[in-house]
Amino acid sequence: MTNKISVIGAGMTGASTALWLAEREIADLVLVDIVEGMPQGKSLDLVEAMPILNKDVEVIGANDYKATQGSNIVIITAGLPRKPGMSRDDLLTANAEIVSTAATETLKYSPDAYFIILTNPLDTMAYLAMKKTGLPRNRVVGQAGILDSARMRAFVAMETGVSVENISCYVLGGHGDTMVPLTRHSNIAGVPLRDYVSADRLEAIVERTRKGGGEIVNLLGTSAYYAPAAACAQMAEAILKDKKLIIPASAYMQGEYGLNDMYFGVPVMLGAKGMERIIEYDLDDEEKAEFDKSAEAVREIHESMKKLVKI
Ligand code: TXD
Repeated sequence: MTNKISVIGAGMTGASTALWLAEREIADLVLVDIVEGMPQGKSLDLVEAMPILNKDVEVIGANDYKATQGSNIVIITAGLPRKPGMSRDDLLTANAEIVSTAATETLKYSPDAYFIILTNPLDTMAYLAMKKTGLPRNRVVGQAGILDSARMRAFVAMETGVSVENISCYVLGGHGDTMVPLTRHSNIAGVPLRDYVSADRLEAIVERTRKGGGEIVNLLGTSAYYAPAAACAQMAEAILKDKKLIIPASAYMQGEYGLNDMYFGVPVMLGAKGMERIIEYDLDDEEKAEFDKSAEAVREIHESMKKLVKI
């Protein structure tokens, strides 16, 4: 294939991302991890699944970055996941160095690549990757909003029995407890969600969405992987196919929503030039207040990161 995607970190999310991507048959794949044998083993396993799926996808596992040479897209999932009782922000110290190295090393081998960041704390890791690589903002985007919105869509589907295809939800803001599920903009086949679901049930859905990551961490003892990985695959496909897909994602703010010099979850358009545009919603006072609170929380983690890593 002519396209190449490298996934850094071949753990739960990395390997699942490779699996979803392989099924889409949109690029050859490279899995990189520091654990010897593991990315090679998972890659070989995937290669051996391809004849069953009738897909021609090359998958290579490696412990060094050379194998990533010439990638169109680099997806960074390397780093520690949460354990029960941990917040995403608790991962900052452990993951900042890992993401810095992964971003700068892969850029050396793929100077034209677009970067999708998954490692937590997400908004701050995306900010760090952009600052460390010195890339323009369109080339570094963080995955959070597709996942948070998909969780809300899944909960609405469970509540209403309507197909997920008909359910549109928009969860913006930082990828943490202050995320902002926008119920006013969400709808079921064009009918506002607020008209379809009672206020107390909607509030319960919003709460479950905000705590959706923690719900899985408590069940599994580690973070979710199928849904976050599916989100990464969708973003990579949107870029490779120049789809102009509008999805919520973490993007570098330059005045949009009154925010500057930070990564934050907003609706973006993904196409061949990566994060091509930020879409600005009209927010009412209550939504704006929630946005600002979330932005404050993200900014604090950005500041803590700057004390740890020189950018
Ligand atoms: O929506 C989102 N943004 C997220 C983020 C949803 C789910 C998980 N999210 C975060 O992704 C999670 O909090 C973690 O920070 C990352 C990776 O989670 P994952 O569940 O994949 O963790 P694993 O299974 O422990 O895999 C991480 C791998 C593991 O195999 C390590 O050996 C590897 O990362 N690792 C490295 N690979 C390459 N290079 C370096 N330096 C490195 N360090 C660790």
